[in-house]
Amino acid sequence: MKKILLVNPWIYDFAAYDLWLKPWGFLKISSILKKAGFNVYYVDTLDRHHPLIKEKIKDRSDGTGKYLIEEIKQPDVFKNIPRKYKRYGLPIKYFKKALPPEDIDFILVSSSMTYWYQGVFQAIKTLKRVYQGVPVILGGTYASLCYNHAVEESGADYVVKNKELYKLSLILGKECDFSFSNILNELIDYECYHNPAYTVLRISLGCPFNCLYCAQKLLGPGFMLKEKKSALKEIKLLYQKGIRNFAFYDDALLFNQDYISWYLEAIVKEVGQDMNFYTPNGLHAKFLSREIAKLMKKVNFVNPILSLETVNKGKEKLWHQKVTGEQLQKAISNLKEAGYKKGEYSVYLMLGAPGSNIEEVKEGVDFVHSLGGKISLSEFSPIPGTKMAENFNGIDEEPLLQNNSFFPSFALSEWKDIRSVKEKAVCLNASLRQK
Ligand code: B12
Repeated sequence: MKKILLVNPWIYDFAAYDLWLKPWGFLKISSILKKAGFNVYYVDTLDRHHPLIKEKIKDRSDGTGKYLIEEIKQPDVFKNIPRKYKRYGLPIKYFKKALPPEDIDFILVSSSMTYWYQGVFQAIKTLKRVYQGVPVILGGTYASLCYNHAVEESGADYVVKNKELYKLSLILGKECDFSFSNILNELIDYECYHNPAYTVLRISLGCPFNCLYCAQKLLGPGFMLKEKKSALKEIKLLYQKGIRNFAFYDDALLFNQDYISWYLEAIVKEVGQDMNFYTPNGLHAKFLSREIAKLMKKVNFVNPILSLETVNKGKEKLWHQKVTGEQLQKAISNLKEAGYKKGEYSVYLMLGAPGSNIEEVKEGVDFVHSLGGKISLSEFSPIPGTKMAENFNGIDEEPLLQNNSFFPSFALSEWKDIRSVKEKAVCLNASLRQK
């Protein structure tokens, strides 16, 4: 039986938090490999409860929490940013100990945010030293969006893009079904996590929208739903494992209203009524009907997050065509009717997108607050291959510049204003808690 080692690398960034962060696709690949008869070893450097970690690790009740950190040298491109740069996850001293001693036939390394590639390189460098001559295959979001950079710089023997996963079968010399539909329908492999405080779920892949700032179309298929039977089986198994916190990664969770209604009703009837659901990736307000809002309340969606991005009418049309202010208002009134109180739901607004200005963001902040929503400002980052990143020079050559802390679209003169908008949002959110 061939032995495969799967490694999920560290985060290198100014800030990071385990906000229900699991390598969903990688865990699906693990299941598929096991089914195909491979002996799979798995090391997740972002598993905060890795058995080798002796430090005390706290979880919040929703399963999220802080990573262990090690301060590292700031890359030169960030030398003007007065913040500490860190490696998040399993301390490096434990990494080698976490690796299996056996002869390994193949190593698979995953990657997520493009600008975290230094963690990927660190993992590959160490793995190459420990398992000399063993082929290293790199895949994931960074490998797909920054393919040339990964081929030239990562040190991996093979780099495989999301849309060319069939190549993995060729490299491994074994026919496996890595189609998007099989990845979606396969059960997530959660065996490697000990008493996990949460899991991540998807009931769909892809997105029907085409937002100017989003790379989804470059990474995934057209919109597809998980087969109902496997969706229900998966959540039942995870529940039986003792998991009660579930975070959805879907790009468009509510898009098919019949499906989501069926799914939530089936959870109440057939799975359990003591679960919590989270939507870190924003929901589409226009699909949040009265019925769906009621079901969300019934199964316990905690702090549902809706995406608005901008209040500027022209930009709504130009950027995404996925939501209007009126649709947001309607969705929030549905949430309220279902029993959500002010401050029990949030709204994403984008900060720093090209062509936007701080006045619009301020308007958005006031609008969201007037609807009783918590304001969640997401900092724009240019993603290679997307329309909105077209005018950002140098981001392909240096993916670190794609970091959302880099704030490329605001002039230095506006930084004071940005800070004050952020502070205002914090104050307004706090005032909702007191009411
Ligand atoms: C869920 C999600 C989140 C979650 C969790 C993120 C995570 N786990 O990394 C949350 C909400 C926290 C989040 C936050 C952000 N996100 Co986000 N997120 C997503 C989303 C919608 C889905 C991720 C996912 O489930 N992918 C689906 C599965 C199919 O992909 P996968 O797990 O990578 O696995 C596949 C392949 O990669 C492959 N694979 C994986 N590993 C390996 C290994 C090998 C060897 C091989 C061969 C293959 C392989 O297998 C699978 C095949 O289908 C994606 C969009 C998308 N559709 O991908 C954006 C996306 C990843 N996010 C993005 C962005 C911009 C952000 C934010 C910066 C937004 C912001 N401004 O605040 C923040 C950053 C947060 C941070 N600093 O931590 C960008 C990427 C940015 C980048 N430069 O890399 C994306 C692509 C969306 C976009 N706007 O274009 N996000």
